Amino acid sequence: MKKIVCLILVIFSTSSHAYSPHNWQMNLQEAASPVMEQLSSFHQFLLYIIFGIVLFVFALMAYVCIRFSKKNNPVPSTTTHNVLIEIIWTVVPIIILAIIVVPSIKILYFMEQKFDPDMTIKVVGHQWYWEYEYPEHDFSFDSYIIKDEDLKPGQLRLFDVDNRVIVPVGANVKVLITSYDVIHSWAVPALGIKTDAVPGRINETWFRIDKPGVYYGQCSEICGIGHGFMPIAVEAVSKLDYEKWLLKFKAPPETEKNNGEKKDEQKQRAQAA
Ligand SMILES: [Cu+2]
Repeated sequence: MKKIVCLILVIFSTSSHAYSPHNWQMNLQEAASPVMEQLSSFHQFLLYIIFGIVLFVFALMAYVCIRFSKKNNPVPSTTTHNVLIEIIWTVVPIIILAIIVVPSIKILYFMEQKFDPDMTIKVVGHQWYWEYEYPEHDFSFDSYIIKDEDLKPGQLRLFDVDNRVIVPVGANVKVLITSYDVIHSWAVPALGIKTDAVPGRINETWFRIDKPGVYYGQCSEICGIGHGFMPIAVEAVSKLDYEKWLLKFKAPPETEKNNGEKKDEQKQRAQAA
């Protein structure tokens, strides 16, 4: 029995994992980046506070309903002011907000931190697909949704794309986000990213993925009829696999021509959509 459990653990710990929403999901997606880890624990911390407030208000309401009912309290008090209580119900919420604001601002700064990135990806939103540019390697490609009729077993409906964004595990990735036409939003929940893609403007964010896997997201700014059909798939692979993948784009001229044809075909598909 022990052996079987160990085997299962080994299989699951080494196989790559898909980070996507699932049926009956109750909480946030499992955190896969340092930012999301902090966001998740902050979310958890806020839940405790909210739970405490709900319990307190509920108990207070129950007490008032019973203690001051017509039966228990036939002659109501005519009190209109109580300075002590008024001070308490003003000061206590201020203290709670002050407790919340400290970690909140800390995370905001952490999300915005400037550091030496290992690599940069430029994301350009289009109606209705994403274009990814790897400026250090001087290539770009488009990423389209896989239509329902073309889905292969194991692929996720409305999530899988023809060309995923590939990044090496453990690399600090700077992401520059902009748009070609209208406002889109590049959002990947497991990475704690939701950044608007605004035409004429470049927004910046970053992530680091420590576990290999596929991380799914969707455009999160209503951008037109195809808004729900421009998903995001980020795949974290080993450094070696990443280098291999890069080689695809350093292909001989003949293949580049094919890539060009493919791009034209994708553009036509976009126009038809
Ligand atoms: Cu969009």
